[in-house]
Amino acid sequence: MALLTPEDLANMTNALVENDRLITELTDYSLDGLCRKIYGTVPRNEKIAIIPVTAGNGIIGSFSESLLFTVQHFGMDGFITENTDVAGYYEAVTNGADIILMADDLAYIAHNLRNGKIAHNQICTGRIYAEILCHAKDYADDKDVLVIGLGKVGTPALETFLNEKQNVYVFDVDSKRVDEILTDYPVFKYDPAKEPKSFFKIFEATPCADTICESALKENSIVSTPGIPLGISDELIEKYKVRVVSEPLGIGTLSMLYDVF
Ligand code: NAD
Ligand code: 2YJ
Ligand code: MG
Repeated sequence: MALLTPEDLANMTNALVENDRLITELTDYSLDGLCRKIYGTVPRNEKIAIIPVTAGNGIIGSFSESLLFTVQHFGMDGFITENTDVAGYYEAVTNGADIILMADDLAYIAHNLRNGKIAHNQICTGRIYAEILCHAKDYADDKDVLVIGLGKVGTPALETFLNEKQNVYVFDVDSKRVDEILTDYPVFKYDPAKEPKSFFKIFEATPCADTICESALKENSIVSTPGIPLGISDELIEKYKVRVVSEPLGIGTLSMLYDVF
């Protein structure tokens, strides 16, 4: 699994604000408004504790700070524990935390200590980036969506698209993974070499650059992508006036919080 780096998070605060503005323009819902709609939950003054975790590759510079920014930007009450790991967990609970946010190298979770709900970043990230495309008002009548990257983020995104009655076309460099997905879900194979097709709505979740080829794009396509690095070149964004929803941590974090409220 790709780990976030401090460089990925360097511009995170601006990216979150800018993406919230773009999501509102595309869907008529602010990011928290969209979360409210899809999860049917609302915050109730929960106190959110962020616990830095040293296990594995250790603390990622500005990871905890980026979570705190997200929590506070959306009007919620949060704090970063002074202690890390188990001592941080004890500190969080004894200081009245209602929800815990913490991540090691394998998983980033939100756990609501009051109602027992737990959320996983990969699932909630796939879901929210997919819902943004499903709610794109310009393309409400166009049900075709391309999903590139069928891993731990792309698969829950694909499930979200199917729940929202979209026609899902799938692509992954791993042809075995594509075959598994075609067996398990009612989706279509996207094969740009044999059968090129262009899309207004593209979801991408891979750890690679330049995964979105020119023939997949239309003028004014929307690309909703948690993938790091960005899967579309600046040149193609400009040429096709593509609107790109992409941010390294906050959008997925808000989705996790609404999942556990
Ligand atoms: P994963 O390894 O489970 O899945 C990635 C998939 O992409 C794999 O199936 C792989 O075969 C496929 N792939 C790799 N290169 C490809 C290419 N060139 N073309 C098509 N498919 C390709 O990873 P994941 O956990 O699903 O994460 C995907 C990406 O999303 C990573 O970059 C991760 O860092 C990022 N991520 C971002 C956020 C966020 O908030 N922005 C949250 C979680 C994950
Ligand atoms: O507390 C810290 O600073 C670190 N232990 C955070 C680790 C963050 N983990 C990751 O980036 C992993 N890829 C899992 C979470 C997926 C979020 N995209
Ligand atoms: Mg995100």
